[in-house]
Amino acid sequence: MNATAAKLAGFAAALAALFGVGAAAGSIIDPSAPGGEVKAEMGHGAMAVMAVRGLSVAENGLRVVVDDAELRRGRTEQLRFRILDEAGHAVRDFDVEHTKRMHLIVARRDLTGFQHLHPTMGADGTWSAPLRLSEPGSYRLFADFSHDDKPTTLADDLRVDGAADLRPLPAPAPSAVSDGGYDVLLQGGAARAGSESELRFTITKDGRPVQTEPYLGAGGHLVALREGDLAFLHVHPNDDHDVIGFEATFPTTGAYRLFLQFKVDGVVQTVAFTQEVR
Ligand SMILES: [Cu+2]
Repeated sequence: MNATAAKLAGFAAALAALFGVGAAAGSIIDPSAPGGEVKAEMGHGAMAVMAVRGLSVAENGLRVVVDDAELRRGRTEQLRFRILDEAGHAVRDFDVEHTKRMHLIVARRDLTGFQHLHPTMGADGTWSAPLRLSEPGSYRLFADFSHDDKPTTLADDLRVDGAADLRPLPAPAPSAVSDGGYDVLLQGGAARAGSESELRFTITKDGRPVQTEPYLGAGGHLVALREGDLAFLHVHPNDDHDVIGFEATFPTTGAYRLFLQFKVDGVVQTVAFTQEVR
């Protein structure tokens, strides 16, 4: 291995460590590969750094500040937070994205307990939403919004006191049942790190196709969180006809949890899938 290759391998190892995935550096960068290929692979690595969001409390000159991050188990409490600019002023002029100015995602560290809420903003810029967390543990809060045309996802931790019974990530399966009893089939194919994957969902009930209603201005809404660090992936809806489709670029190998939401008969359904990325 020459000096450049060694440096690149070191960078790849650093990236792997940064992303907290169990991938060996060797799977990202092959030291025996010709220089050109190594560079191409590193190109993906650089893209990966930009593609993930939701790993920090501050980004793009903005910061999320949660009023009280400690919640009581099983009680509905008002969660309050603000987005502050560099001068410490609460931001109030948010852009509308997916029909809302603020999307609030909450998930426990083991990727259970997913919630997607739309808080309301007070005159002083404080966002609030009723939130009920039924299990103890550490939760991740994601404030997903756009300001000055810059889409941003800021994250912080919430806590619910008590002994957390953390669950392992379910094994990947092509079908799952939504919380309201709809059968959902995922045709994802083999998702590869660094390249665009198409994720298509078909929804049936008792074997019959289900017509979904628009939800947040699209056929459905998808949030992808990476196992380990809960990196938040931005996913683009790919509006087809009969299927709900998305284009996602998984930045690294590892396991991701996909949370699909769609609307039927006025009720939002949530269903989750485990996606392995090689
Ligand atoms: Cu939302």
